[in-house]
Amino acid sequence: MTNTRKAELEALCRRFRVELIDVLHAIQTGHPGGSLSCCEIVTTLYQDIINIDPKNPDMNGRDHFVLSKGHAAPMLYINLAEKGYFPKEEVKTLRQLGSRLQGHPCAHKLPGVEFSTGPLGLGLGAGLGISLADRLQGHNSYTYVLLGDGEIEEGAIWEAAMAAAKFKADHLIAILDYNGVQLDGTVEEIMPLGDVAAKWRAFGWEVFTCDGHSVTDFEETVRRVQAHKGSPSIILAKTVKGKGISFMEGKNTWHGKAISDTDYVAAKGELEGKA
Ligand SMILES: Cc1ncc(C[n+]2csc(CCOP(=O)(O)OP(=O)(O)O)c2C)c(N)n1
Ligand SMILES: [Mg+2]
Repeated sequence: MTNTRKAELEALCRRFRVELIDVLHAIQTGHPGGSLSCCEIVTTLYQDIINIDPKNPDMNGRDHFVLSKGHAAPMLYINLAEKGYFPKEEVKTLRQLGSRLQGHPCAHKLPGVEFSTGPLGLGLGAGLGISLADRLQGHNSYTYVLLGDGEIEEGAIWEAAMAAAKFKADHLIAILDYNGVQLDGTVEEIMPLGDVAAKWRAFGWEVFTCDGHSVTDFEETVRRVQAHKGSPSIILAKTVKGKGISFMEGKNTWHGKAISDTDYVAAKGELEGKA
């Protein structure tokens, strides 16, 4: 990635964080922490890596992205709008009755959403199915699945992990938003994961690690993963829940909470101070 592109992506991430806080404050509901956590991951993927065409959302041979941690839908919507799947103005309809932008992504309503999510634990199996279907059809495309670290406590994740290794699904790329925090507390408090890398390796996966807030480290890691053949891969992307707003960082209380006027002013001040 060139230095110019790096600066452009970082500027986009700063703008997307502001757009996220604006909409969540306006609607007085939603999940700030998990969207802020995956901002660089989703933005780098959508704006730089995945092969998709907003003018032809069903394009044959396209890459796929499954937001398995569906509560981060606003960050996905902001990226889809930026790509041109729908007007940016529509982001303001988030979570309103009748909107195509529901609190969790709905594939039947919104072009660009590949799989409906919300109930955690389903996206990896779905991504595996998509990846195998693409392989059967002779496509060289990749399927990316973004998982939460609380989410991987779901048993269905590990069933999908076993199957992906069995089928040598090397075009399936899981990304773990490894922020150490879930809804009710830290992952360590709720259900310790132990050695996450060792667990995935034991299930037959190739494991990569990166800084999930560095657009360059993330992109370079994805390129290395693409070169890996013979097994599925997971990127353990180290992140901070609530990243970018000091009083939200690392706090499970900001998993899902309305943003008060006072907190909104403070958050905007921090974000725009960095712009
Ligand atoms: C099956 C299921 N159980 C519980 C929930 C409620 N829930 C939504 S998000 C969440 C915590 C997720 O934590 P994590 O996967 O770490 O996400 P992140 O930290 O990236 O926001 C929970 C328990 C759900 N959506 N689905
Ligand atoms: Mg988490």
